[in-house]
Amino acid sequence: MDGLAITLPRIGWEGGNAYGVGCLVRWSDAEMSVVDKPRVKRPTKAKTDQRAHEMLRMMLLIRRFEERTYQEYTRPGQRIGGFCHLYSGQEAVAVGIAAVFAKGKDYLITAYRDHGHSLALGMDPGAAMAEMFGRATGCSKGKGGSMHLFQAEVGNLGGHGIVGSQIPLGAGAAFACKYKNTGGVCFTLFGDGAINQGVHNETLNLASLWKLPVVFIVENNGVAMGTQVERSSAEVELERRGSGYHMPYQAFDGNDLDQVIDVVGEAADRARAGSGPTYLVANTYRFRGHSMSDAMKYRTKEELEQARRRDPLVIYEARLREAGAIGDEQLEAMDAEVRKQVDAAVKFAIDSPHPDAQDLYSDVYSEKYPLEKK
Ligand SMILES: Cc1ncc(C[n+]2csc(CCOP(=O)(O)OP(=O)(O)O)c2C)c(N)n1
Repeated sequence: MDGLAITLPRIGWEGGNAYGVGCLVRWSDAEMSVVDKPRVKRPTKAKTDQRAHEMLRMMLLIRRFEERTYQEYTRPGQRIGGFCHLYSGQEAVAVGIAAVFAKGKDYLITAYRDHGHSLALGMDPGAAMAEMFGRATGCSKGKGGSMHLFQAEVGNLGGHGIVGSQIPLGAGAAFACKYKNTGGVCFTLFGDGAINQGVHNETLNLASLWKLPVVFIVENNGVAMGTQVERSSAEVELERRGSGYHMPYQAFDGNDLDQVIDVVGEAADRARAGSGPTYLVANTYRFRGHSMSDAMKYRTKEELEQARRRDPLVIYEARLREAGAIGDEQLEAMDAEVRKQVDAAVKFAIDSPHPDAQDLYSDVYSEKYPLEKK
């Protein structure tokens, strides 16, 4: 057994009842078909090994953060309330976008499955966990919860609960970038379930007509709640939606970090150059249910097992190993460090105060209208 087979379960393993509590699924090289094996033997898009490690580490942080969120949500005396949607399996999309994101200039906006994007853009895991625990130290002062992680100062326009609602908001942010000539781009993300909303049509049309600096990214994890794409969209090659609006379009492997960096980076360059929007479809998979109460009866064991062989962390780890850029020791140290960071985030959340009752009505409405004169 080579090092790859030894470390895959450690990195790819998910505790919790989606796969049976505590079950450790083991893969071996033999179980990976030729198709499943990472075929491209080339250095990663990261300029240095250190950068590659940082990106793998971030994907791992998101994975461990989500595992812990699951545990905290489901444990007796549940400390996380409200809706909660986990991002496990889709990590390469958020981390790849973050790799081409210009902080302080660009914007990112997404739906309620927002933990991964926020961490990838640099949110302190403590502030993210505290938000889910409803604590005053949370990134939205404990009043938003899991679906509303938000960090305006880095351009993270947060998570939105109404399916499709963030699409026009993203175009609005892109409009502001163009109007103010900032050179910024808005990465506007949504699920395959959002593309049949009317607002998707209106936004794509205006964004293309006005050549807005926006990169539309469908995170196609194959299902909207329990409804598969082929049961909700007449055209299953979702990227073709872009063609109706006269913009370049492309589907790509959203589980391959290097591909995300390549494809999204190119679209961002195009937007920055004033050439307008691009419509991208990141094909990916979510390992967990839609939200915490989903028994995933719409999936077979075989489908899940196949998907786990395309785990973005496993793919990237294997690529780094093949390039000789990482080894067992470094991986073990990385995992231990990440686990500690997640433990500290939970401790921070537990030790933090709840918001004051007198803050109940603050931050509900804008205190000052943006165009108001002094
Ligand atoms: C306008 C609206 N309709 C329905 C819902 C209920 N709802 C919440 S999530 C969801 C599925 C969306 O799936 P998708 O866009 O594919 O995102 P994913 O959950 O897969 O990330 C639905 C129908 C909602 N929140 N808003």
